[in-house]
Amino acid sequence: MRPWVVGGFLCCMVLSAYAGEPASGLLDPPVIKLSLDGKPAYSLDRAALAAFPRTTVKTAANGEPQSAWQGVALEDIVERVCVASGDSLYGRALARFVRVTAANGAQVVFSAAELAPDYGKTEVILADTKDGKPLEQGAPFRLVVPGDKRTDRWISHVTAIEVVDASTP
Ligand SMILES: Nc1nc2c(c(=O)[nH]1)N[C@H]1C(S)=C(S)[C@@H](COP(=O)(O)O)O[C@H]1N2
Ligand SMILES: [Mo]
Repeated sequence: MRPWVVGGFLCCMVLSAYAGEPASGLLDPPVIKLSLDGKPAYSLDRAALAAFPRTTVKTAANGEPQSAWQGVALEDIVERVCVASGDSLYGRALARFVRVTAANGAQVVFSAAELAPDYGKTEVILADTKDGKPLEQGAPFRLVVPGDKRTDRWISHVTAIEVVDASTP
């Protein structure tokens, strides 16, 4: 085989290894994939999230004392792909839901209207700090849902946020 063929082949192998899903670990770049109706919209890393307004909520996780969780309102992130700024949800968009996925495959959903300020206005924070300290390196983003009576939707190590149209023809 000619050397450039071998070189090209090795290059392809390396590139495809990088294109694959990263295994969870300390070296993962903390990135959340944001998509609308199956189409990737944004990759949110810490820098991209820093451009959103920050919000703090004091609430207690399972059996723990109160903590100050800080991060970005899920609604602010969703709004960026769902509606023009300042516009309200209406029509078919009322059949949308937001699915949040964690690295271990855990998934939770909120309806778009459950989050929207003109409807349910449910507070859901994509938290990245707790009591002023970053969340663990391997799991830097966690949902905090202070209004839920259980903490089951507080999923850790969030990796994807998808806005999905659940309407039928
Ligand atoms: N990624 C992920 N997050 C998760 C879960 C899970 O299985 N995977 N379990 C949830 C459940 S059922 C509960 S009760 C809380 C527990 O949070 P804690 O470990 O801070 O008490 O985490 C939630 N977050
Ligand atoms: Mo739980």
